[in-house]
Amino acid sequence: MPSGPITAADWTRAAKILASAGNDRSDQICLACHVRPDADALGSMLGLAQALQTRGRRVIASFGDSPFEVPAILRFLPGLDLLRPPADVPARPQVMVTLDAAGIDRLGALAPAAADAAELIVLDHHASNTGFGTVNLVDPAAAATAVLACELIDRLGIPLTPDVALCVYAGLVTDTGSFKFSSTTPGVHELAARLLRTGIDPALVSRHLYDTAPFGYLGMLARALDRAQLDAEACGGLGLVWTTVTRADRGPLPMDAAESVIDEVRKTAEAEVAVVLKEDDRGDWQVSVRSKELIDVAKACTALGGGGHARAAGFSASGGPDAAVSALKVLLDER
Ligand SMILES: [Mn+2]
Repeated sequence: MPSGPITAADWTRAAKILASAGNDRSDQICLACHVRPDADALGSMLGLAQALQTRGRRVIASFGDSPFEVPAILRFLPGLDLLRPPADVPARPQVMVTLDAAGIDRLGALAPAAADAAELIVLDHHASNTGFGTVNLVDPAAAATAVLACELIDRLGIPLTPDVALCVYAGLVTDTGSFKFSSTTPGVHELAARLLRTGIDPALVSRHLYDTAPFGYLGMLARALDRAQLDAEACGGLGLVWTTVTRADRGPLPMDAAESVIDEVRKTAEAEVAVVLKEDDRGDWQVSVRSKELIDVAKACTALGGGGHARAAGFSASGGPDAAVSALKVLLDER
């Protein structure tokens, strides 16, 4: 577990490793973010990848999903050409950097490569990070992994191009809830200002991330919201609201179309905790959990095999949604 802020010595070590790596094909720098990447994971990774590339470094970026597919809403990010499927990542990388992954298991198919990497730089902001790197750049106080990726780029002395800035900005916007969460510090706005000064368009980022959905999304949302249930007694009387998004609700839409349903459900005034259970294409349930200000949902989600942050966490469940919600309620009552 990370025991405090990142030391100057850790930053220096990471910068030194990266400064001398990636000079030819045999020692390309391997970047990996967590499976089912969000904009912080993928944006941090593509931002760092492109920054290293401007310095002539050989870089390969990947994540351990199969099938290997970039979520539709993230396909506007620059640098997608640097992505390779996990099978293309060397089994024993000389240098590997992981981004936004709290534990090695979050790397999916790339976990073995990370375990066997000669140097493993872990860049992350989850308090639950297990410290699985040879260098751990983990700061739970950072609003996003993108903040740490940008600091690393700065320490490498690489100037921010608009493409790099756009990737970092996408991560910043996502993990601060569009600058709405309490992680939105003055430093976050200062970084945002610096990124915007490169000339990037903030409207483009929010349009792609939040304000665009296929027509079928409206029906899916309607069905999911229509069956929401409020349990005012749950969480020691603080209340829990939950609903499901089934495969039938989604129809032909991909899983990531259901990502934002939680943002509607969590508005419920009578509930401190909001839960959305999304049925994936295999019939398993991906459970998103949010809290407002009093309950640490990361603890309960970690106990159920998942993880995340105090106010936003999740886990996977193979039983039905009722069993998953019951298990969660028991843990949240115990807090
Ligand atoms: Mn993050």
